[in-house]
This record gives sequence, structure tokens and C-alpha cells, in this order.
Amino acid sequence: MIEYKRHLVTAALPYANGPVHIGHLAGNFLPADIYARYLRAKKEDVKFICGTDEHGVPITIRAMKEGVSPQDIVDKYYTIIHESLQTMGISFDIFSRTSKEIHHKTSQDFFKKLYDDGLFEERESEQFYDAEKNLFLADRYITGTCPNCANPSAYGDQCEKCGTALSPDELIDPKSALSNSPLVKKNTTHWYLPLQNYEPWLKQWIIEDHKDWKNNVYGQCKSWIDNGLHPRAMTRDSNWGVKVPLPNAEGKVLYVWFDAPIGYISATKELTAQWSDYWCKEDTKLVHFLGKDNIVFHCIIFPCMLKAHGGFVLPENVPANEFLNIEGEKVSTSRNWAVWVNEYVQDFPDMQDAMRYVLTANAPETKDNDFTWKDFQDRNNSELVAIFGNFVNRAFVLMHKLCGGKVPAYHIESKDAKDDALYEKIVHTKTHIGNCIENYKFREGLFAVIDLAREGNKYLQDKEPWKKGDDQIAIDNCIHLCLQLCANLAIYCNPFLPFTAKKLIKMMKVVDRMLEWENGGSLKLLKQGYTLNPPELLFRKIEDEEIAAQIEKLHKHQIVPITASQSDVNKPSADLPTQTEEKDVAAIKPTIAFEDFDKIDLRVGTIIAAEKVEKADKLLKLTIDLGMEQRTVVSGIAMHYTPEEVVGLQVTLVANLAPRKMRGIESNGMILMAENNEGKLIFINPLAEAMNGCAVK
Ligand code: B3M
Ligand code: ZN
Repeated sequence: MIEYKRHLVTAALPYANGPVHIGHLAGNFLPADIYARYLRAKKEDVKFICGTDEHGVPITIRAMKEGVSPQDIVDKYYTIIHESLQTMGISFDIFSRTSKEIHHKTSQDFFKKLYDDGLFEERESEQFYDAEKNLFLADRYITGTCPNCANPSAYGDQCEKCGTALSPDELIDPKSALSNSPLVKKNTTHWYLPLQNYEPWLKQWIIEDHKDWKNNVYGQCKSWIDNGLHPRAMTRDSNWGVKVPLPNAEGKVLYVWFDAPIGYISATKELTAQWSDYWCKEDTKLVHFLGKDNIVFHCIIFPCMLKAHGGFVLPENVPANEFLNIEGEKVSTSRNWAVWVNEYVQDFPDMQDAMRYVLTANAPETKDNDFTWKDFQDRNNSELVAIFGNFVNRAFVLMHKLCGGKVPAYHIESKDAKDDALYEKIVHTKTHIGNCIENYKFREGLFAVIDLAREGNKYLQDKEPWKKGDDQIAIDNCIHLCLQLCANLAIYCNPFLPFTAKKLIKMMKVVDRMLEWENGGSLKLLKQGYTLNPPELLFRKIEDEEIAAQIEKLHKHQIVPITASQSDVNKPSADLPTQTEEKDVAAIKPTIAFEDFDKIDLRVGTIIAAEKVEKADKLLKLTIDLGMEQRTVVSGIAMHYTPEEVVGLQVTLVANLAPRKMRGIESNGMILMAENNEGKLIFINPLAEAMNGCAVK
């Protein structure tokens, strides 16, 4: 076990191609901030690093759309992003930009070292080129007709209608999604990192040594490694990005996912002359915070780069979050289905902690979670206002009323079991919150804060100091403990709700230093006889009209998409989930006569056996009982279901489809499937058990 001397905390660098939304806050900025604030309160040596990712296709596309230069785009969004995160209290030690000179130099040097060490493979390949726009196109930007289902708007990486994974070469009539012009093929040379060479090492480092990583992270890494790694191009053809530092590499830049994570290193360099202590000494604990669509880059590709380079620490943990949906639907930047942080801070000034609270309480830590404005209002009004705010307010008001505005004495000889129990709870809560944060369970930690305030309310209710008449000792003890509890609450809530903690210390007239973690669990935070300020409103109620206005705004500003999503082109295709990518719903096909429909024979059947088809990742061989007969059907659902999961399910089958051979197996029919908003295929099956073999009409 290493004893860590310093901490390096990173939050994924947002692309400077648009503002950040609350999904970014919940997914990486807030957990990283809570973690960093907690470590600082513990007086640990910590650097919290972030900045904008200013390269890659998303930036150039945005620039093209807005008719301005990429530089204009990144300048504009750097400012918007930086300001909104600052306003939300995200306490970066540095928020840099990958367009800085120091970053270009750092990533070029990094590349050059790998190149000089002979670690790249140079490969020539033919790639699709849009002559009109003058660029090589990423797979997502190529559209054409699906060879499998004839869908005319399939993408170069996937047909969203039939789910087939494609490569641009398989498309019939490939076109540029940007200019709609036909594509030409051009030869191009790139430098590939042979990831497969790092497989044995990765197996040991992740699969064996990091079983402690969160299930979602570990699982994704394991499946990548199990599926086998391949060489990955670390350069691109583009005129926007970090130039490849080699002669004759005109028009080539570093792949954005090569340079962006190096951004963590360059930002640390910019921050401190001691940067190499943080990056190169074994006793640094490096933790990356990010959303699930970035896992592979931070757990596999970047570590391989670091390993190849040598001399750098590797992440000790990568506590990635799942996604936050909005009002039951996936966030979509291109559809403008999002709650933008810069707009939130304008609409709800001085209410940063309300949003911090709700996003942490609903953090998608283990599964996708949903943000709704109604829940935002409920949690604010019934938890922050009615529990936390209410307790603090009562304690202060009673102190002013019953104890002359001063911290009363604690008469230890008169304390009772209830006092002891409250004290114990205060002490225990400190350990509990600490453990939660250290294990990246921020929701649970936050709930412990609220629980403690709830306990305070209960204590007050039990003690009823307002009914104690002239029993000043009873009154004093009760109010004394309540005030000490307020002080402890300030310490405990500080990592999560820093604005509230600030208000509390002002009300208590104590210095910032009181918030240090070591002070938690003490009943001596406020001195007897000390005059405190009158209570301030810690939280305010949110009215129905404010919520209605937000919901209306969300719907009113929504854009109905006309083209492909353009947010995820730098990500590996098909096998990775993506937050910002939404599925377009295909247009309705031309009308058909009833007789045409009637030609299709749909039947209910039960899957009675299922097995994987060898050497075909996507296929399951199913045996379906139609009552009068059994059928073999080969279905492309293996990426979504295991054989065990489907056995016993009733499904709807197109029973008179011409047989088709797939991987040597004759398939006799097709199962009807739909897609949910996570892109998972779901069965169209009867709600209650139907009779096998019966017709569906
Ligand atoms: N900009 C991707 C994203 O915003 C990317 C993260 C970089 S972290 C090194 O999803
Ligand atoms: Zn298709």
C-alpha cells in the first residue's frame, strides 16, 4: 500500500464548442469538486486540474455551422464555460485551455518521445474525403444507403434503423453529411499506437489489480480488453489542432484524444513549477472524474500512452459516472434538450447550492439518473429549506430569544441520554461522510449531512426548550448543543454546499479555518458567551411558477433535428455509449394498402432456447416455439442480451419472411424489436401471456 503524499484530481475537459450543461456538472465537475474540497479541508496537498478541450472535429464543425473561425468558437465558449463553472463554485486550481502554447509543446514533446522510441506504426490507408469541404471525414459524417435494410440515411459507422454496425465502405452511395457531395477516396498516412501490445500489461493493471474500480468502469474496461485491442491512429488530417511534430507532416494534427488528456499535464505545468512532483512521483494519487463515454480514453488509451512514454503516474481510480437524463429524456446538445449551466446561474442567482444539492442527490453514480424540475423543487423545498435551513434557523432564533443572542453554557453535569446520542451522531457522521467521499459515494455522503440536520430537528422537537420556562439549564444545554451542531453541519456540508458553509460561518462569526475537517465532531467549536449574528436565510423556497417557466423554456427551445448528431465524432463508434448522441426517429415510409400489410404474417412465439453464434459478436441463435412448430431464428441482439436473459420471453415474429442464411445457419423469420432511448433493443412482446402461434393484427 502506497502512502500518498499528494493528490491530483482531474475533471474531463469540456469541448469548447458549446456551454456546459447540468449533465456535465453531475457527471464530473461536482464529484471532482466535492472530492477536492474535502481533501483541502483535510489539509492534504491537492491540485484540481481542468480546462477546455479546444481541438477536434466538434470545434471545426461548430465553426463551420456558425460561419466563424475555430478560434472564435473556442474563445467564446472558453469564457462562457469558465465563468459558469466558477459561479457554480467548482474550485479548480487551474482552468486552462488546450490551445495554449505550453500545451502544444507538451503534447508535441510527448508524441515525439513515442515516435523516437519507435512506438508508433506508420500506416497508409485510403479514407473518404469531402472535396468540397476540403476534409477527411470521420465515419459519423458519412451517410449512405444501408446494405442490409436499404435505409437511405445510414451512417458510416452504423445503421440506426436495423442496428447493423457498418464501415463507410459498406455504404451504398456514400455521401458527405456535411456538404451532401459524393466522396472521393484519398491516401493518407497516420501514426498508430499498437494498443494490442499493451494488452498483457492492461490485463494485470486493470483486470487483476483494479477490481476496486466501480462496476460500470471495470466492466467497460474488461469488455474492451476481452474483445481485443487494435492499433489506433493517434493523428488526423486537419488544419485545426496540435501539429504533428515531424517533417513532411503538413496538414496533420494530433488526434484530439491524444492531446486532450495530456492537457491535464500541461495545465499542471502551467500551474506550478513543482508539476513533476504531481505527475512523476509514485506517491501521488491521481483520480480522474468523467462521464461514462470517456472511460475507454482514460482507462485504456491514456494509460497506454503514459506507459509507453514512461515516468508518469497512472490513475489510481477513475470513478466515472453514468448519464443524467433531463425530464426522462437523454440530454441532446444538438436538439437543445439540456439545462445549460450559464442559463441556470442567471435564472437562479445565488442558488448554486440548490443545484449542487439536487445534482449530487441524484448523481448517476451507478446507473443513468433523471433530473426533473419538479424533483429539483421538491428536494430544495422539502430537504434544504424544510430540514437543513429550518433547523439552523430555529437554533439561531431560539438562541436569540431564550439565551440573549449568546452561545449559552453547556452544563455537563446535567446532560442526558438524548444529548449524548446527538453528540455521538455528530461524531459518527464525520467518519461516515469521510468514508463516503473517499469511496466516491457522494450521494450517500450528502444524505448523511441532511440526516444529521434532520436529527437536529428531532432533538429540538423532543427537548422543546421553548416550554422549559425558567429551567435555564435545560434551555442552555439544548441550545448549546444545537449551535455546536450547526457549526458541525457547516464543516460537513462544506465540500458539497460551499456557499451554505460560507453563510454559516458568517452567521457564527467564525473564521474560514473552522471549516477544516479535523474540527468536525467537536462540541467546542463555538465559545460560551460568544455573540452570534442574526440568522440569514440559508435556502429559499422555489415557487411553482419558477418551475413551470423552466419546463416551458426546455420545451420551447427544443430543436427538432434534421441532420445527424455531430457531437461524438471523436469517439470510437458503435461499441461505446454516448451522452450527447441522440437517435433520429426515421421518417414514416410511404403509405401502403391494407393488402400489402396483410401479406406479413406476424405471430406470437416463445423463445425456448438461445445460444451465441460462433465468431459473430452480434448474433444469437434462437429456437422459437410457435405452438404448431418450432423455428430457428438468427437475431442480431447479442450485444443487448445474453442467451439466458431471453429464454422464456414471448416475442412477435415475422413468420413468413423468406429464409436467410447467416453464418451458415438458416434463419426462418425475424423478431420485432424497438429501441429505447439508451439505444438498447427491446422486444415487442405482449403485456400478458398470449397463445403461442396466434396471429398478431
Ligand atoms: N472533451 C470529451 C467530452 O467532453 C472530451 C474530454 C476530454 S478529457 C481529456 O466528452
Ligand atoms: Zn440498415
